[in-house]
Amino acid sequence: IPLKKIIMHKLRMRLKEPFATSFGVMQEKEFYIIEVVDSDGNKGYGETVAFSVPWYTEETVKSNRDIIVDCLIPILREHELYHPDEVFPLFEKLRGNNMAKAAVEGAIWDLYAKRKGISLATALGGEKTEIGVGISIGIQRTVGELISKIEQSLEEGYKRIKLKIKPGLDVEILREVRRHFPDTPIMADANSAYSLKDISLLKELDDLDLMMIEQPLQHYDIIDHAKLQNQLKTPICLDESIHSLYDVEKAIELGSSKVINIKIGRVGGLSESKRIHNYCKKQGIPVWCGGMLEAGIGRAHNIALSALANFILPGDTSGSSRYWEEDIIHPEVIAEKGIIKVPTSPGIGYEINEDALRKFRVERQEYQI
Ligand code: OSB
Ligand code: MG
Repeated sequence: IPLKKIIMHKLRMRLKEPFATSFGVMQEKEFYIIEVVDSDGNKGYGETVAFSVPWYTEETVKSNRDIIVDCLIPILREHELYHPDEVFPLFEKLRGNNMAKAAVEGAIWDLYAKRKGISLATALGGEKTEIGVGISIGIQRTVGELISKIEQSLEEGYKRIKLKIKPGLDVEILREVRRHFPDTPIMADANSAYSLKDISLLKELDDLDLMMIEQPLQHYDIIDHAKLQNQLKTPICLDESIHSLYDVEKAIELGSSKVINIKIGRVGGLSESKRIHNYCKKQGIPVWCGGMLEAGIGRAHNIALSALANFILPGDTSGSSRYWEEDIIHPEVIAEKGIIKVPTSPGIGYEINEDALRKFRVERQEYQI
């Protein structure tokens, strides 16, 4: 893969509405689009997924930029690449910073697939032609608003509803929701807001027939989650605690998690995501693809990954219009009746919308390889 240059486009976009979780409220989204260009003029794209504030993981938009420019681009200058699977071991010498690594590796995967004339999904070994998707709904001001958001999402066809919870806004609300929607696949995501001291409350959640409870406990924990899982019939799904295949192996061994949420950025890229997928498949653990409020490029990568066979459960990759008035790709991602068609054209299968890119861009820098 004859890399020639990398262009970093910094974008600033605004979500249609604020998204509230147990850790905070987000509406402005800043991120980088990483464009890799080869000596034949082919282009591959990746998207950084860290937030401006380090409240989901310790990475930020600025740390992503610094690591890419100061550390990752120099590594690429020193090594010739023949396959994108070679990127992860090169970057592995640096600790952490998985979202920075994933954005660059993702752009190289897209470029590789385009050079081969195959879709990114095919390059990854994905066989599905369409993926089922759900929606993640942030904490709402009132139960009434929440109920109407759920109704609207079900009308749009989303296959499962994920609700954000936090202490004080949990059991009673979920009970009310369950009364309104007795048969809907519902799950709850706590983003690490609880501890084992809350065991009696967490046991009350266990009676609500939830598909799973996502990351109830501390953001690096796999020990207490195992203790909790032992006392619950509802499956626990780890999100924040999973940064690598190593973490997944330990979590499954301990019994901390019966389902795994794979986020490409959190685990350091598509190659590691694929390995986690393969390991979970062998272990009989279903996986699904998590989301980071991505714009179109990040969404396209999630869709390609979700084409792998063991992405059995609907993920969080909703259509572009879920968050954006206007996305930076065309066509935009469409989720019809909760189904997204996996693109078959080369690479990620979506074009950059150059007008939108320019409109949202606040900075552009080029680096020669
Ligand atoms: O925990 O999955 C999460 C959004 C921001 C940070 C963390 C999470 C989320 C979501 C939304 O749940 C996923 C999406 O729709 O992109
Ligand atoms: Mg989560």
